[in-house]
Amino acid sequence: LATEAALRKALEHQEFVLHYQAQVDVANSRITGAEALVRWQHPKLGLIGPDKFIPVAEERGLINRIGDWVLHAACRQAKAWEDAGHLQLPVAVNISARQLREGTLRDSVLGALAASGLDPHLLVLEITETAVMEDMDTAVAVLEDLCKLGVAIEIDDFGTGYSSLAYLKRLPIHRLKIDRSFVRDVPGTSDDEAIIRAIVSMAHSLKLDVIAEGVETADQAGFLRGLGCPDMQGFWLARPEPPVEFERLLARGDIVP
Ligand code: G
Ligand code: G
Ligand code: MN
Ligand code: NA
Repeated sequence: LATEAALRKALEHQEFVLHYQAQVDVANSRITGAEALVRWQHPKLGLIGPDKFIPVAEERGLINRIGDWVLHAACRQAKAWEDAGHLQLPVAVNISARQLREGTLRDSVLGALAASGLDPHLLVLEITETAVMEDMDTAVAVLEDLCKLGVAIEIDDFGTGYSSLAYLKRLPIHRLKIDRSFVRDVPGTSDDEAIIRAIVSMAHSLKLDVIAEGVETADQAGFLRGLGCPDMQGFWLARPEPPVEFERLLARGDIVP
């Protein structure tokens, strides 16, 4: 299925598409951002999720090209929404460890910003702790560079990587995204509650933004909001949607579950 040859062909034939999941401030129900999530629109097999092909792309060295396409497409989309008169909406893009490590990220981001004309402040790069730790010196150099341009950096799946917290001091990070594994069983699981409380408190002290992912119930949302984490993302609010459906949410402006 997702062989190297098939993925090369998919790139050539422009078979990748982006879906967008809303990020919401539940204190006022406003949409505050969108995460771009890649899918493969296969001519015969239909829509294929990223977990079926991103690992292969990473292994076979194609993730830089796919990631470059994703950055261009996401920036183009965010600019189009802005031009269409929607609220200026930051778009978050997932970055693979390999894009960071192999030094292609900087040029990809610069290229995507230049080609789209998007304000760099409207681009968020989602990077995992593990990717950062693989090569801290490269990560610091590349991310500082991009940060100076105004691009925002977010740590995705926060709390699940092999990492020390020291990187929080060295890197220009704007936001932590609490991994969904911590969100799943709250309220009611005291260890997970304590971990989330600690992450939110640390984010506040370090003056970082914080967002929770994987929010599926009103109880989870209430728990997070009570801790001072009103920014969230998850099926309770909105699923990842194709651009046309996402635009319907944007036109309305708010999401009330
Ligand atoms: O959308 P979904 O929940 O199926 O995504 C599954 C995984 O694929 C998530 O870990 C997500 O971060 C990853 N993913 C989605 N889109 C991209 C992308 O554009 N680039 C990379 N590197 N990973 C992505
Ligand atoms: O690894 P990352 O955090 O980028 O994962 C994003 C993926 O999480 C997307 O593919 C999306 O489909 C999925 N996702 C988004 N919201 C929820 C949710 O509420 N519950 C679960 N289980 N998955 C979600
Ligand atoms: Mn993500
Ligand atoms: Na991710």
